[in-house]
Amino acid sequence: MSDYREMWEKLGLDLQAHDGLLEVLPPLYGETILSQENRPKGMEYFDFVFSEIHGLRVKELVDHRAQGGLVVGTFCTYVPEELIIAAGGICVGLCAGAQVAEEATEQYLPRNLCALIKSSLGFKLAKVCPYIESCDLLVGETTCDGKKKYYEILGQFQPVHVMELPQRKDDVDRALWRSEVRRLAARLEELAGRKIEPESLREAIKVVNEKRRALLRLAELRKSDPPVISGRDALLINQIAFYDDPKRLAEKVNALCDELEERREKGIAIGGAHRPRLLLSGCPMAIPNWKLPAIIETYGALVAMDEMCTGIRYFRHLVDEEPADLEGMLDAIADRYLRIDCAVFTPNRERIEHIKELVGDYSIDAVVYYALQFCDPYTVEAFLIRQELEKEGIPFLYLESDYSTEDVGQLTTRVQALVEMLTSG
Ligand code: BJ8
Repeated sequence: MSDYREMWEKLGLDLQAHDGLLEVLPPLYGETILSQENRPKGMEYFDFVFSEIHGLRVKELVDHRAQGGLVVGTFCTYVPEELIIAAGGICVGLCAGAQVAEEATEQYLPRNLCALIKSSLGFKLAKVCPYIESCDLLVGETTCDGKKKYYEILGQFQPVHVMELPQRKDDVDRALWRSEVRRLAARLEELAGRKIEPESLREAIKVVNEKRRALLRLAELRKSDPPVISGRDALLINQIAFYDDPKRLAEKVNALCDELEERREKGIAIGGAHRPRLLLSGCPMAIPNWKLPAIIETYGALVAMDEMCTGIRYFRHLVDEEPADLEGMLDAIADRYLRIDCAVFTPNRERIEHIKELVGDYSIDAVVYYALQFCDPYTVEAFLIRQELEKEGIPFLYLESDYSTEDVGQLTTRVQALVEMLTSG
């Protein structure tokens, strides 16, 4: 990485702590991602983006702000990226996947809270995340209890706008959510000092839909058996999609898909022979949380699809591009986002149906359910999903984890047992 120290210093990072973080990431990346054999050439772009994770992209954000643009940070797939872009902003996903400054974090948050929330505050307190420090506004949402109370604390450090997300999908909820989308639009307009014009919103809808189409194309290719891409590489791309420039990302994902189609025609597969195909379902896996996919793929199986926010839940639905006026576009955006089937909703029948659909479409041999410890929505919803899948004879493995490495041995044993069961049957 070229020398960005001056930029990091201006952003208020703790350079020493930040150096420590940057020392840990490359070896972990090397071990988990670069060590895979026969990766497609198109992954080089994503390797480069990762190698510049705190460099080039952050510089783009800094330059954008210097030209009067906004940078807005989000923590959840319910926050409409289109509005941020239409207001002349850049949207960056801020979910974090590593334990940082635990002791300091526990001065603010209880120990028995999910790792994702604790990690987010940890990065803030330790002053090691150039993304959060580049933001003009953070947009939260009332999803789980932990997050919504956390945003009140985060608001002591930086401006936070919280969207009220209903937890059912009836007409009254839709009306509330549509008004919340408008309230966010108004807040962004105020901050940007400019109106969101129909043309810019139409263009933003197209840009974000193009990103989703590219990711959907990649998802389609993951149906190939033998596989043309590993689960780890697909996860990495999805993680990068949260913070990279959306147009550039779509271009690079499409170029990778061209290559993968060619490789498929030539019979070039990743990992050779057929391996058990697993669906990972549950909580998101933010960078650098590759623990479970790495175990699965090291011990003889493939992550064929991810039913999570760092997977297909992020790009599955497009925004309707038909509406011509601003009001119609805002409604189309609200409706698209309300279709997301996070476990915070009740009832959440769509998620169960979607998982069953994925099992068929991706020739899945077993579902591995991934819940972060202390995450009530996902740990509780697991029961209904297990019940439904077992009725259909689909093997189901429930795993709880956090961001530590302490449970690697235990996770490995359980994954190995599953793979053995699937290969011996
Ligand atoms: S739409 S999955 S990104 S809320 S893991 S913080 S739910 S206690 S991350 Fe999520 Fe939006 Fe839903 Fe997706 Fe709470 Fe659970 Fe922690 Fe979670």
